[in-house]
Amino acid sequence: MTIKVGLIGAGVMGGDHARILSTSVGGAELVAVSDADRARAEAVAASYGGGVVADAEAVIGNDAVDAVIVASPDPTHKPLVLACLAAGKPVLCEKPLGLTTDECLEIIAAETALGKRLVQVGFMRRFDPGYVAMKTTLDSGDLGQALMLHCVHRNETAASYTTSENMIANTAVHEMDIARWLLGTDVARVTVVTPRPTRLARMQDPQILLFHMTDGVVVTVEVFVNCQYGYDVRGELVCEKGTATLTPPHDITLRQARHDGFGHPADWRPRFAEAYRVELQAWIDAAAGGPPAGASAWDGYAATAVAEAGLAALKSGATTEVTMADRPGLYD
Ligand code: ISE
Repeated sequence: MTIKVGLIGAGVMGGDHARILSTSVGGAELVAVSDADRARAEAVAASYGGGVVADAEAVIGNDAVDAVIVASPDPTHKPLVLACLAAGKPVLCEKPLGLTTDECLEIIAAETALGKRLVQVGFMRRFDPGYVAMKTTLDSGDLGQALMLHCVHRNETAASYTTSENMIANTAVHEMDIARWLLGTDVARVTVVTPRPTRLARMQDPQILLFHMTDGVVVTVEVFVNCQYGYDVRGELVCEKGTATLTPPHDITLRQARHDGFGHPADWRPRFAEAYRVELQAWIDAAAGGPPAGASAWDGYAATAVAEAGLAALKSGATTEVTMADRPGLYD
């Protein structure tokens, strides 16, 4: 069985999804591409297949399309995911699911009314071999209980439109999801600490976020989106009887010109290449009738709820409670 995929948004992530889908995922075919910039859609379609269609509606309403990837700008996510649900089509939506918790709750209401899970949110780290190994180790009980999780999330340089707020809602949102997934609990409170900002950007960069999980585990997240030297994501889980630390994938260690080490990619795509591939395969398998995979709409909502608390904490300087609605049974 081949799942025919429509792509909305042919930018950095949309283009990468198209490439992975057509080269490394089984049981899928790219059949339609749309982008506000038609030339971009044409370039992606020419490289990876599919016809260019006028707009997002022409992807979702297309009879030849079985399932949809939403990789367009963040403000378009909610209406497009709702349109996919109305059409009864599985959708992989890039993070964040919605700009606000209200937007996410609208999606949850629509999906709950349908009574089946069609939404997967693109929190790809859940499929990263490093995080998966960390979770398997924690769940085995060998290290005892988790006490702390230390995270570092650095980008070489941020896009020109990035703000101090985006650093929480668009970058640290990955740790908001991975902490919940890894530790199996929710975030109860968020604090944001603001070090001296770099002079190389006009925003509060870096920031340190503290998550107090509902069971007392504390998560530290350093977010630094103009670190200059490359993309760098780290994580160390500290437990009662030992620690588990992510090792970034790299093929070689290079000794040259009095240096000994390995390179850092310019952005997240090489670092999480395997995670994106497995994420897409799991989504295609679910669309073909397998069990739902990855982050649900509820997880997308939960991450946005933590981000909202983080934004309030950044503004006020105070530790801020995360408030969440009751979870519908569909997401148990
Ligand atoms: C981007 O959207 C991502 O998802 C990356 O993983 C993150 O590092 C980056 O800051 C975001 O803008």
